[in-house]
Amino acid sequence: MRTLLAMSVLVVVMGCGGGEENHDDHNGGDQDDACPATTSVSITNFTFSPRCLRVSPSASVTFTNNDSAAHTATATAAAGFDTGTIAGGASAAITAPSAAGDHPGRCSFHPGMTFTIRVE
Ligand SMILES: [Cu+2]
Repeated sequence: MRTLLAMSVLVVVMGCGGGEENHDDHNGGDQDDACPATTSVSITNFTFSPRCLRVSPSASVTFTNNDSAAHTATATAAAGFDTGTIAGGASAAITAPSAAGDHPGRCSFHPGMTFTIRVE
């Protein structure tokens, strides 16, 4: 504990010079906002929104496709979740994984479209 305190003081002293401490705090706050707790994902202009979502184990997650192009929401892992094809204007639901952790997914038609389901 004494060592930790000494390091904290050092960080604060260094932070006074470059403003690094404020910068780090800011990033920490943004991390939660970037991965909100929601079970609704929209697909607009070939982008999942949000790109990261926090859900409970085995939660039902609904993807709504606002594009005219068809998309999917498919786990990057071989045996994971898969909405199948979601036609333009349609929506589909999947069951989130039961295991805690980050589960990446993508559109199988457009692999550059990626998202992450964070199970907590
Ligand atoms: Cu797509």
